[in-house]
Amino acid sequence: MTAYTPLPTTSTSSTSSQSTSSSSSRFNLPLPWRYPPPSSNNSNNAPFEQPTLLQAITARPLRLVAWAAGLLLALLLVSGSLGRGPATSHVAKIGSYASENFWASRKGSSEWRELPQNQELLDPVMEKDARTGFLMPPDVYPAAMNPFKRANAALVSLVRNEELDSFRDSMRSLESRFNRKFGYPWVLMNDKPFTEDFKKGVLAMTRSEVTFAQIPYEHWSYPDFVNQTKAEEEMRQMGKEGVIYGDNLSYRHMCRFNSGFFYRQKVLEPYDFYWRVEPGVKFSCDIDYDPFVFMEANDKVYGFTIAIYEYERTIQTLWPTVKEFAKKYPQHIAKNNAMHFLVDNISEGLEGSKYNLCHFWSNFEIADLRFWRSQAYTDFFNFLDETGNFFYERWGDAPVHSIAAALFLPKSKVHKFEDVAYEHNPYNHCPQNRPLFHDNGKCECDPARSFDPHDGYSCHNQWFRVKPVDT
Ligand SMILES: Nc1nc2c(ncn2[C@@H]2O[C@H](COP(=O)(O)OP(=O)(O)OP(=O)(O)O)[C@@H](O)[C@H]2O)c(=O)[nH]1
Ligand SMILES: [Mg+2]
Repeated sequence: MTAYTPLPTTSTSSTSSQSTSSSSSRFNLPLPWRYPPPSSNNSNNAPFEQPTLLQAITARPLRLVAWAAGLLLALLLVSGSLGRGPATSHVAKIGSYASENFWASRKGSSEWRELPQNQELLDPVMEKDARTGFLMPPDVYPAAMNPFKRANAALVSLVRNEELDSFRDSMRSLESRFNRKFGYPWVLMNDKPFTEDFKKGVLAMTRSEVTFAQIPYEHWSYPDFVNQTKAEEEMRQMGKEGVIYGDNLSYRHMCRFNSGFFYRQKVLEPYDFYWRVEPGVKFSCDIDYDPFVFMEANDKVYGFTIAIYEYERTIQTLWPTVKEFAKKYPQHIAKNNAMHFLVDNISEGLEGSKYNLCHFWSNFEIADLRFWRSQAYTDFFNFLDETGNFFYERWGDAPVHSIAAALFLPKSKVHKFEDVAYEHNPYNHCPQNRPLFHDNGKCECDPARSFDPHDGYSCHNQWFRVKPVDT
């Protein structure tokens, strides 16, 4: 009955300003009674409010507990054996299962169900649904019953109000495949205020806590040192050349924000790890373990699924700038790094190297925020930013993040999530191992149509030579 650990929940599920952070709690699992059962009056998808204590006690799961407890007490009083009889040992036994982390030690076992003393619990009082008249068994919220430890992490998105539908698609996919079993909070950021409709639409998609934050103006505008006339000329030129997003200013703010500012947002201060989620993405396989805890346990810092080539025209002077940086800050270049992913011929070292344009596709990232907050990355971003080339060229956060991860970390700290099936138009990654992912029904994707290792634009081979087996 109490196989899940009711972990503390904090603060509200919706904040609208950067100054309010969602929670400093390590655990943000929702308690089951925070969410009304289907029969409750929430047909208009209104954001769910935290109930009062009275409402909480009258919500279905707790009502069941209250009834069971009342019944038990009555039995004990009648038998006059308070503290000794079989009913008490029943309770004590259940309690001790919970405290011994019973479920944790018997993954998926049905042993508990077969114990005679638990039969009563397994035949719960049903509630009549007011609308349909059906008797409804209790709702089951996997995240609330999952007792395993969590990492200090959040699902993080930069998103626009007008992307609500495609963002809800992403949420539906990630909640179904992963988060309904783990209950990690969502943190959403926007350069504009989120509309009430947007918030309502997002809150209806998850039982997790959601924080909405507006990005400060200084993180989404031209810095003083950028010559705006020059920037506009360059944009016009790239537009004429047909470079993708070549004449788009907001795309440049987005890339600069993702390169140098997202991890400094107040709303992300409480967290160590994040999972970046974009609108319109899809996860095609069940994710049955916690990738954040995996990152922590294995001392990983940066995780990706797809590696791909960058458009050269958008980063013409990025690599020479990286070389200058390495000369000025040699202490930031890690031993055993993954430079061979970025450079095909490494015989002349970084100094004599040519960038092969490979990068981790950063629309998916599971990574450690503390890396971006480190001195090495801070120095790197400032060095890049001062050139103004986030605007004059169109430097993307993907090559910027990738170059940093590949050069400033030992390669052992970078991990390819081969097992996370991920789709961001027009490419998808589908795990190749059929017995592990397909024969058992975990996935809905075709390994033969996976971007890697099959597509010519994939940088799978460049990663493979760095780490033939992802350890
Ligand atoms: N709030 C806000 N978010 C933005 C803006 N531009 C892009 N984004 C978000 O930034 C992320 C990257 O933008 P995308 O337009 O997906 O860029 P992309 O992935 O390089 O290109 P696509 O292939 O078009 O997806 C997404 O999560 C967008 O929702 C913007 O102007 N404001
Ligand atoms: Mg995108």
